[in-house]
Amino acid sequence: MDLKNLVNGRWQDGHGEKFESINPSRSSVVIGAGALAGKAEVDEAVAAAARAQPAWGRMPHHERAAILARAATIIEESADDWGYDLATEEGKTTSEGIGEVIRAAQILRYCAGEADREAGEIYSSPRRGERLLVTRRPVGVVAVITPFNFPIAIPAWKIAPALSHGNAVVWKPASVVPLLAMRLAQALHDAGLPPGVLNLLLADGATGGHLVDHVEVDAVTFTGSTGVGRAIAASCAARGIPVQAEMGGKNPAIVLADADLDLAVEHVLLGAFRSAGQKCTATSRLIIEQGIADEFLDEFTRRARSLVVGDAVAPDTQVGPLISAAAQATVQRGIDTAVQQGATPLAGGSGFLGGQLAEGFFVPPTVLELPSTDLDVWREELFGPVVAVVRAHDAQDAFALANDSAYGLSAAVFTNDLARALDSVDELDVGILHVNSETAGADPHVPFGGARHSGYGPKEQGRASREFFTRTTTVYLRGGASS
Ligand code: UN1
Repeated sequence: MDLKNLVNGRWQDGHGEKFESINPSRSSVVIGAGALAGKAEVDEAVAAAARAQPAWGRMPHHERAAILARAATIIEESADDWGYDLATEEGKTTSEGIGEVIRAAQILRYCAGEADREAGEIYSSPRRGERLLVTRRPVGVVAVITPFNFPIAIPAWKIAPALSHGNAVVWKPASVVPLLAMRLAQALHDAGLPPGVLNLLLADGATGGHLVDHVEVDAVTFTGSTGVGRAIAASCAARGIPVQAEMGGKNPAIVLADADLDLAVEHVLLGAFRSAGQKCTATSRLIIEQGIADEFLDEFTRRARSLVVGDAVAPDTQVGPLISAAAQATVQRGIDTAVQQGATPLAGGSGFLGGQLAEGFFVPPTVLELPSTDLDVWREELFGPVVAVVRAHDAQDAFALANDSAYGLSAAVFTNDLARALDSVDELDVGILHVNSETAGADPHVPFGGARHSGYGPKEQGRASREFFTRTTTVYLRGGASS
């Protein structure tokens, strides 16, 4: 398939380096090829967005809503095909891929509803004959920079609110997952989005930097690594424009002694190993209360060892590949370092996977028990199917261990004691807390985002997202001479 950029409503070839998208389950299979967009295309796309935005921002909100809702229907009707393609290109299993496509449609539909409910606020005034209004306006041109691991859901949850609030978008997805990016852009185009309102650039990080620094870009929303997110935040601060950065996680699952162990095992497996652990919300630390640790770990490691690792689109696969050879090498190095530093592998490890798996970027589901929290694997996000286990003396110790991280995205607490569950709400410094469910997952109508190294700027999703995608004007409104 030809990989192209969408600029001002037209699909066009890039002028930069040639690139390919490949199947991470079978790396010799080339899915698409094209040339990357460069600086010239950034300038062209931003100019097109800036030209298109005023009319789009003035369009009656129900018309904007109708376009988003139509795109949602197109996406939903394609869910099976696109889910398969997503699995082929990104490496999550087909059922997860289909789930992600349906989720993207739901996000678009939610944002269509939000466009229809667009409202300001009205306040009384201390002065007679006056009212105070707060109205919302679009920010203008928004740069959207998205990662590989949710090739359609994360773009949907940034692009849909940007559009529903009347902004124009220049979008740079991770260049390893161009297929679903092109599909989403085409669906919005087919649903009636005017040319220039959404522009798609398949580009590398340096070109992304040019986009972030472009003088006509009014706001930047980014999901990806903490290092890149902080650099983008610094450039945006220097230009005085708003930025929203969703970054890494080192998310703990805490299993307390009174937990339902079957439920906890199931959910920690899902959180740690679905999408091969390639989620910023994945469970990468497991903290177990001492008294039940052996019993829990026996069952958990037995189940981890029996997960079926394989081609993402094979029907019985439960854990697919990582996105690239580089990602595989990083995760294997992380496992080796942990073992050298004293960790005991209870499942998996960094060994070579032969046979049919030799051609893909696979790492087996890996459980490492740590002798202390001094190991790198306790602190560093590996973005793979690796969970680091420690034992806690009691619930307080478990919460302290959970907070022992620079990140603060998501946590899960497994307990049947309501008082301890409520303690965890007060004690854990995270943006998202799951009580008796896995650390991953995000519903479209509630805020998403983390604390400290995990998030910077206003939260995403739900009503929270309008804080980022709009500016307010406070109006002191008086009637005129007679008042
Ligand atoms: C989820 O947990 O379903 O990049 C979504 C990520 C997060 C999204 C997680 N921003 O993995």
